[in-house]
Amino acid sequence: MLQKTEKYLYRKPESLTDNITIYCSGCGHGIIHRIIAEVIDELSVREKTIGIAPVGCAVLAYDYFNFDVTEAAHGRPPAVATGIKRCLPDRIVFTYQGDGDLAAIGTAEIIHAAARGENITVIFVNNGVYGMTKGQMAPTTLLGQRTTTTVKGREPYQHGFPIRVCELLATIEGAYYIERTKIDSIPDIIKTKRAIKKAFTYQIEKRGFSLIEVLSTCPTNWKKTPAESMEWVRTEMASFFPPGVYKDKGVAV
Ligand SMILES: Cc1ncc(C[n+]2csc(CCOP(=O)(O)OP(=O)(O)O)c2C)c(N)n1
Repeated sequence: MLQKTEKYLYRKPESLTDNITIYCSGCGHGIIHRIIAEVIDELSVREKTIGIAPVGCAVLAYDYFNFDVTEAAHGRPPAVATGIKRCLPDRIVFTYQGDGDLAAIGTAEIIHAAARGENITVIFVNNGVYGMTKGQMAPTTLLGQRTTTTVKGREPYQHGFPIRVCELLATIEGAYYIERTKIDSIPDIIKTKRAIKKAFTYQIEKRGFSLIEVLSTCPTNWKKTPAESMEWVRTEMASFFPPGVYKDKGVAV
């Protein structure tokens, strides 16, 4: 109970449930869930929102978000989102996908959803590994990065080169808004929230396909502390995956 001299500085968004998440200490998923929930609250669209949870560590997102969330097979959230949005165009529909989900098994789905200019919002969480299955190499694993399937570090001629999703999708005519952000500092978390809010606002305005890539952490599989993981995002990840706006058809150039 608050005393008269006290005031709330922060309240849990209505768009989050009281459930405790399964995420490891220092994992970025919790931060990104909270940002999405705050944006949904601020736009007053909780009753109209439908999320599509991925296969990956965020597979239980339907337990954490306090609005409708459905599940899709690995990599297929853009296809499921397309069907839902076309049947229910007044709903706010978003996918929440990891890099294994979106940039490996789901590459075809994301490219064609962008090419069709589907009026959906995609939240792409890039933590550089397959988190849920114990840290195998993902398409976004950095060169030299050690994972359970690149034990000596990713080597391009054996394991291929990492894929930059924002740069790739920005070349697609149907994409309306593409931005990459990170969550290694408070200003960057605020920037991420601004980008996610803009993406949802564009959907409400029926402008088309938006994708926000968020550079995130996986301390358990990276075998780093939460603080070291934030530093890795800030230095190693951000230098290969530069944050910024890759496309914004809503802004005159
Ligand atoms: C069709 C299919 N193939 C493979 C898997 C195994 N699998 C489960 S989660 C996962 C990777 C998840 O990684 P990512 O999308 O990066 O999300 P994160 O867990 O890192 O958040 C894989 C390959 C599966 N469940 N279904």
